[in-house]
Amino acid sequence: MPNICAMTDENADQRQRLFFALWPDAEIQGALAEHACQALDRRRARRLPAENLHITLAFLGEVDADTRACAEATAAGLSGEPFGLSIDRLGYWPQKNLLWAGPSTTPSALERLAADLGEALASDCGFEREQRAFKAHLTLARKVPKMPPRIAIEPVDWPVERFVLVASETGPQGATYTIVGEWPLTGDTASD
Ligand code: 2AM
Repeated sequence: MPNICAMTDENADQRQRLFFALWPDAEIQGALAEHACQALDRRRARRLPAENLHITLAFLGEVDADTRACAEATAAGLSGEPFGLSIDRLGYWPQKNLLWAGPSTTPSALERLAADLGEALASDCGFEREQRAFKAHLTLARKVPKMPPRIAIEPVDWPVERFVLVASETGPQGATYTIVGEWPLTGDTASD
């Protein structure tokens, strides 16, 4: 008789919490973390470490190895264009007590990338379609009790030339993110 407990553990080991994201370099992350620091001043809040700052394109949740392989094949089949992002504003979502940074204008190449990725993940791999409109943002801090008064920022320019797949592990110190795949945005299709 198969050992069901062992099988379950083995399968559980292969499951990962994954999401697709845009990942800025350390300099951009540092500049944005500094903006968060200044905006929050000494207010109580849970600021994210600079190295965790990113824009989520598509959240996959806990997936097994086959589903991850499908998501990776889907990513490889996309033909996204590179684009420039100007992160020029902070915002506050009172329902989530969340302080974020983002672009005032979302480039159409970014809208398209997020939409194409979501659509392909749904049709090829069976993921649910995201019902909410895509809102490009980097979460800077959580548990922010109210809108900080100083949210004007010096724009941070970010040339985006790739998107990544990230594994998230939650420990006592918060989330640890590891980039486990990356795809260039070159404007070429897989068959070019
Ligand atoms: P947030 O920063 O707006 O909370 C890793 O957790 C990333 O995935 C974060 O950027 C987070 O967005 C996003 N995320 C977490 N849970 C999610 C969910 N259920 N649906 C969509 N995005 C989610």
